[in-house]
Amino acid sequence: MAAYFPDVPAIPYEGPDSKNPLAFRHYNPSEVVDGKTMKDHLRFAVCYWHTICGTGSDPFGPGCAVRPWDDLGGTPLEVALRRVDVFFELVTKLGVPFYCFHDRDVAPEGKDLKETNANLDAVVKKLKAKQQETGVQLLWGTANLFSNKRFVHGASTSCNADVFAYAGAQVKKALEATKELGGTNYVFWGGREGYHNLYNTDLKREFDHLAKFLHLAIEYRNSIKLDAQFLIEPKPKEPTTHQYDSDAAACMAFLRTYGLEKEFKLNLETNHATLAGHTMFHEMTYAASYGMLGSIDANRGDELIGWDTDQFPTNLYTTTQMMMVILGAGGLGRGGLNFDAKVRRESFEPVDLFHAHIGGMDAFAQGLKIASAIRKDGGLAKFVKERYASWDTGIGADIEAGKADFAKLEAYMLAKGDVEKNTSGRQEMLENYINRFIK
Ligand code: XLS
Ligand code: NI
Ligand code: NI
Repeated sequence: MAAYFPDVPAIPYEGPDSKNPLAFRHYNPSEVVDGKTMKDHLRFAVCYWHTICGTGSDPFGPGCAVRPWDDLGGTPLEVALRRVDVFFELVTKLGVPFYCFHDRDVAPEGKDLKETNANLDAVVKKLKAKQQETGVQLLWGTANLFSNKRFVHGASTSCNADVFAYAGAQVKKALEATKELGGTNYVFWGGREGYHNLYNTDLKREFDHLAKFLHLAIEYRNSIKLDAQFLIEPKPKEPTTHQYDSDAAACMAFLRTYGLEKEFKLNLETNHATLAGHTMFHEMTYAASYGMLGSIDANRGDELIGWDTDQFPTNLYTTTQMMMVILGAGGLGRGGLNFDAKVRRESFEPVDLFHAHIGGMDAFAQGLKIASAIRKDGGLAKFVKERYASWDTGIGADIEAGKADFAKLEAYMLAKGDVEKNTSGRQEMLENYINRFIK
C-alpha cells in the first residue's frame, strides 16, 4: 500500500533531551505513572474532521493546505475511501489508540438520504477493516447536523419539523455506524442549536424539542443495544450568538430539567470553556464534582481572539490542571483526550499534522507527570483541607450534619459576638508552589 507520509517514520519516544522534532520527549506510552501506563491514562484520539477534512480555509480565502492524496482523482466516494488509508497511516505512526468522526467527515452526501446512507455504509466497512488491521478504536461517533444548508435554522431546534425528522434519521444511522465500529461514546455537540435573535425565536419550544430529540436518541440507542455513553458538548456561542448548551452548569441544569441527567455525561472542550468565560480547570472541576465528566476535546483558544480557533494544546499550566482533575476523578473512564484541533492555515504541509499532534501529546504527558508529582507531594490538598477545617468540628460540623437552624446560629453568634478571624487564601504562595513542579 502507498505511504502518504513517506518521509515520516513511526514517531519514537526519545526522552526529554531529544532535539528531534519528530520524536516524543514526554509521551512514552508504556511508562507507568501512578500504577497505570501513560497510554491508559491519556487515551488520546485523533479527530477526522480537522485532520483529514481541514483545508485551512478562513473567511478571507479558500483552503491552501497541501494534501497530495486529494489530488489523485476519483469519485467523491473513492476520494473518501482513500482518505481512510491516509488517516490510519497518520494515527498509527503517531501511536494514538483512538479516533473520532462525524458521519459527514468520512463519507460524502449523495443525491438523497438513501444514497448518502449507502456512501456511509461503504466507508464504515473500510473503517472497520482498518480498525481490525491496526487495533485503533473508535472513541466516539457523532453526526454533523450543522454544515448542510438544510440545517440553517438548527437541527432538532429548527422551526421546520421536517428538519427535525431529517436529523432524527441521520442520528439513527450514525448510532448504527457507531455500533458497527464498536464506539464506546456518542457525542451531541449543539451545532446550530441556538439562536441569534429572540424576535423570531420561540426559545422554550426549541428547548423542548432539543430534549425530545435526545430522549428519542436514548430510546433508539437502547433498542439497538449500543453500549455507548452519551455525551453533551457545551459551547456558549459560535455559530449562533446563544448556543443552548452553553457551559457545563447550563448543560447539567438542562439535563436535569428534562430528566436526562442519568443518560448523559459531558464532553468538555478547552476552547469552549474559554469562550464561556471560564477556565477548563473550572469546567472540568464542576463536571467532575457531580460525576458528569465524560470525555475531553483537547485544544486551546488564543488569548487575543474571541472565537473557536481550535489550536493544538501546548500550555503546560492548562494540561497540568486538566490532569489534576482527571487523576482526582480516578481517570477518564471510557472517555479520552480527543484532539479537536487544527493546524494553522500557514502550516499547510502534511508534516505539520505530525508536529501538531506530537506537541499536544507531549504537553499532556508532561502535564500528567507534573500533576502526579503535585498530588504525591500533597501540599495543595493539605492546604485546602486545612482551609475548611472550621467545618470539621463545632458549629461547622453541626451545619453540615443538619443539626443547626437559624435560631441556633443566632444563639451561637450572639454568645460569640462576632467572627473572630479569617485566614489568608495564600493564592500567590500556592501559585509559586505549583511553579516548583512545572519543569
Ligand atoms: C465544534 C465542536 C465540534 C464537536 C463535534 O466547535 O467542537 O467539533 O466536537 O461535533
Ligand atoms: Ni469539540
Ligand atoms: Ni470547538
